[in-house]
Amino acid sequence: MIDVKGKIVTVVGLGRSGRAAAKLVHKLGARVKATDANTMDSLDKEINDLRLLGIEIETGRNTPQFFKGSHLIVLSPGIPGSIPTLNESIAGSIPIISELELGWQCLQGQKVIGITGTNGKTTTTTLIGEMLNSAGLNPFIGGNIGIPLCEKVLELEKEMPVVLEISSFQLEEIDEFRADISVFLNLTPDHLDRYNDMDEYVRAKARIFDNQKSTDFSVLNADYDAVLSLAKESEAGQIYFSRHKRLNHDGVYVENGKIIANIYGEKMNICKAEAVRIPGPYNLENALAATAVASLMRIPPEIIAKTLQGFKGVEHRMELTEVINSIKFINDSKATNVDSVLCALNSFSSPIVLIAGGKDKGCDYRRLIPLLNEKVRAMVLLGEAAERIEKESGFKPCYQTSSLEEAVSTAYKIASAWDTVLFSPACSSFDMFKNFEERGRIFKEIVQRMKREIATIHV
Ligand code: UMA
Repeated sequence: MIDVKGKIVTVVGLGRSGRAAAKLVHKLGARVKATDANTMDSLDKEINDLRLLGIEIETGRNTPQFFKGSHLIVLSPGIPGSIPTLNESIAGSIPIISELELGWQCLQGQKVIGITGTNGKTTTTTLIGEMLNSAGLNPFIGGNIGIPLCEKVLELEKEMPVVLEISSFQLEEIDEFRADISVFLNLTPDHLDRYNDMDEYVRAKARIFDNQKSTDFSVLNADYDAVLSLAKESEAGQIYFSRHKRLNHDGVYVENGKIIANIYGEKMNICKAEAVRIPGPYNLENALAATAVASLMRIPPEIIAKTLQGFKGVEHRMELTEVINSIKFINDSKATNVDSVLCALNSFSSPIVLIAGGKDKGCDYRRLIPLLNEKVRAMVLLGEAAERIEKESGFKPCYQTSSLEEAVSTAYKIASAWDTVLFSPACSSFDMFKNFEERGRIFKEIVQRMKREIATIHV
């Protein structure tokens, strides 16, 4: 357990991670300070709890002076360690750790499963959690998925497995963090608004392997050369999964339409690949990764199969919202990069009306062109990135709109019966919404309202 008793710990960022980290170090006896660049009014009311605990709070800016005298800085994931304030104030003299590192240092020997990759993290994390739950292991499921480890770490019992979705942001400032089982799903360009180039992003992600020992495992997607070459740095035992090839060593793969897990030298037939309930080829990869982890944890194959067959997927990820006059409306607000959108486009066979756009993360929208041409009837755009998406994709017909409401009604007008209206933005949400969850919820509300209005007109 980290020893911060009597030390001055400064937490940067008072979002969900920062608030949890501040409360945790306070409980551990530190003198806590916290700073957030946002004004008091725009921050969560929970800040008042921190004040009541006697935590000194700076809002509206992060000033270099505020860090003076600190023994430790805990950084929220949304804040890069390179922000000028940190450089100016500490010039490398005060240790900086991420909220993930702080949480990990408070664990008491619990087994950690850390899931990273560009896409599919949330689905895989949830699926692994469900498998462990069905086996009665009562896991904690958190991290980038929404519940910071710091929020719950002191409540976890020793035998509870800890299943964490881990972002590159959280990995940037780790020190001793170690996953007993790391999962690396895939690797494609993302977050190029935060990183100078792809290499910097890849280096942050690869830190999931840091500190892993030979008794640990890395579960790796054998269909991505980039993932395999990164894993060369890992000392852990490597377990592969693949939806394209039969593996000759320990791993999980599809053979004659069946999911086979060959782990600890024992070959197990899990279930038919087509019995996996979540749709699309990329979800099959998530299912294979989860099967590998559950098999490593010695979960019986029948529990793994039952979970794969029953799991409906996660909110905001290819989520069927409504069917209106035979047109399916799909909420894929979690698709904040181009690869996520490619996964979604690949998962539907009917003609698609795609609603996309939001805050530009510097992705290359030209990569959408082949699937737009193959599957998309029309594209409806909104947000800061709308112009760039239209220009780079060169796709027609393309409709520019100024609100999500307008985008949904435009898409409905264009779509024909049996089409799919897919809201899969390829961008983050912060230009118009608080986060992708709020964006997804509002999309669903708009669609449901439209359904009611249409029903009233037809009465
Ligand atoms: N801030 C400063 N100074 C700065 C910049 C920001 O003080 O220079 C402040 C902001 O004003 C804000 C706070 O920092 O109040 C925000 O901190 P944060 O962005 O870390 O937000 P949290 O609420 O702590 O949420 C974070 C993750 N957010 C990000 O990584 C951006 C959440 O992932 C995660 O669920 C949560 O911790 C719990 O672990 C979201 C996300 O978008 C879902 N993640 C990215 C993704 O999935 O692509 C990585």
